Amino acid sequence: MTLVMGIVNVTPDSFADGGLYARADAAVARGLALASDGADLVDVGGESTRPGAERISLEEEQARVLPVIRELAAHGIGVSIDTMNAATARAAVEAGASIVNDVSGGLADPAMGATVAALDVDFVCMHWRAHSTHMDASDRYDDVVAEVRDELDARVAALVAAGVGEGRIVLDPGLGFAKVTDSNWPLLARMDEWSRGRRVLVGGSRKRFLGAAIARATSASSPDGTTASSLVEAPGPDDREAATIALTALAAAAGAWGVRVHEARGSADAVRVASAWNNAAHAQG
Ligand code: PMM
Repeated sequence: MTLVMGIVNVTPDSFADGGLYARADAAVARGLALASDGADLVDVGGESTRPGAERISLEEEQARVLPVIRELAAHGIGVSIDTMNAATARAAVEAGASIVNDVSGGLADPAMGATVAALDVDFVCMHWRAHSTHMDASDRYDDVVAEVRDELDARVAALVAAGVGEGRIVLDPGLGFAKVTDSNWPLLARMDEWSRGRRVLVGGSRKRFLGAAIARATSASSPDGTTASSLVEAPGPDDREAATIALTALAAAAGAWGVRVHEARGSADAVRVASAWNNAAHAQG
């Protein structure tokens, strides 16, 4: 069954939950709540990757995440560390994390591959082209599926050359990273073409492309009540939860290994619905 990875951003500035869990005790409480809502794993990150975000120091990143990881691991919760820094990955695994989730797929820190190889943990290798300050401008593709496939293949080859076990690698299309809106859908619809049997993590929770997909025309009347004009409103992050749950159901039906989400309950239900459906399909055949 598809795993639900709940998100805890220990940051003052993430796009969907910015600032809510910046204190360690609030972040731990959030992780525990996600687990009791059905998250199989909790992904802890200290550095925001929202478009335009600036980098922070290693010291700041580790001060944010390590106490939270220690506490969640002590509660028996499976933890992944969301970091682009090898030193933070190592410290996080020492603190109890069992998965390294690197949005740069090892590109941002040349030491990441060898570090993950030595730690012998699962590694989420996300498709990435540039740091947050430049990522929207990197949404340039002739054929997004083929280019993401080739760029992920190159990352896998480099990781394996650094000693990472092939079976340790989970691929992630990097939804919203160097993909503003339309580039995201072909990657979801044609998952098999770039994943080719590898485990896949889908991280679309509350992202802009979901908001764009569910935008509807609304009518606005002028004060005298005579004219009506049509506006297209894209819902904000908090109003994208139902769309996120729908995405989880579809990702699970397509065989994703995991989904990375801000709220666990609806996605945990969606995963179970997809699983019941798939089981019946296989029982029939
Ligand atoms: N997205 C964000 C952060 N980390 N990690 C993976 N593997 N995949 C993602 O899509 C991903 C990620 C940005 O979203 P957030 O700021 O809400 O955490």
